[in-house]
Amino acid sequence: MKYLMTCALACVLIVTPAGATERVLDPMHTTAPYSEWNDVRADAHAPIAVMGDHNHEGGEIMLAYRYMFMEMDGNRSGTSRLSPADVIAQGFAIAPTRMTMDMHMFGLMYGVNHDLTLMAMLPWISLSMDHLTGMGGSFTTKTEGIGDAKLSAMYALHDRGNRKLLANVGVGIPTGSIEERDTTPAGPNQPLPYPMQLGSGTYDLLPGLTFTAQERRWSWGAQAQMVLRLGRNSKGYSLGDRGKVTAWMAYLLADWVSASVRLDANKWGNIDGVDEQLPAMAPMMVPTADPDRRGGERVDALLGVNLYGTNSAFADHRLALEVGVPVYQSLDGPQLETDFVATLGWQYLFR
Ligand SMILES: [Cu+2]
Repeated sequence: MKYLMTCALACVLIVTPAGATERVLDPMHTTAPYSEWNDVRADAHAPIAVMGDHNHEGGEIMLAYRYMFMEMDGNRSGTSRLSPADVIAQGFAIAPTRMTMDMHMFGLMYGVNHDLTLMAMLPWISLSMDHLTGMGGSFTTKTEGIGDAKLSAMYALHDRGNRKLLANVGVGIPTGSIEERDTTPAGPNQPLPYPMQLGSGTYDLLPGLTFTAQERRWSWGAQAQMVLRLGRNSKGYSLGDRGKVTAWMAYLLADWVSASVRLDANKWGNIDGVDEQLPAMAPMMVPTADPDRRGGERVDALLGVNLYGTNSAFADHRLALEVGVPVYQSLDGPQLETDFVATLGWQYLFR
């Protein structure tokens, strides 16, 4: 008995210090579950193209600037690619061949209190579309100006430990023009079709839900959002509603840098009504003027890098880049397909 007790005591003495030593040698407590939320690490914000992913503490103000680029090259119908000749062969006089969008998005966030954050965003958009005609000619149309403003609120439904669930409620305000014109083969100052307009012309409801979680070296999150058009605009139509689901994971390489992967699934409807500015023949001339050739769905795969200023010179500055390509795309075509998307952003927090 005495021998057994001595042995047990010896075992305890051997095992316990071993465990204790391990803890002392492991100041990060990597064996303990991670249960905090840390705002001052690179991946505390989602990949930069995701909006409304985070909230702020009361009194905090954040300024944001994003440059967003999108390139669309070539047409598709369903999941099949179409050459310009294929589009012309369907009876159209004109085939769009390439479109680029450059967007400068300015954002302001304000933390009302621990549970409620408000956000305002205003984009400046520049669009360019190249076309080929059935007669063998080519032309380009361009528009630029401010797009639709967004006002939204993030309310924390759950914000404890290393998990957050935010309700997003927003309104899209029709500050963008829907009367853009440019020179086409029909003459100067012609009304441009739907994808070359800068705004929706409608007030839009923007409901959403965002979940984010942090682990010691990893973080991840998911967001579902909708754009619901409220009524028709002054030109007699409304753009299709949109639905979006995205999910991401980020790895914290160091407190100041994280790398992310993200999938972004989008579905958008066709246009209701007809733009009264366009000639009645327009949908037969060019597919971009047909309200029933605007819908589609697309899944993008994106890679991102977030940088966070940890030294005094760059404290509270964030710089981030995300680039992506579609991995699935089905369009009510002929419609220009998306080939590349990129977002470069800067954020600064006033505490
Ligand atoms: Cu913010």
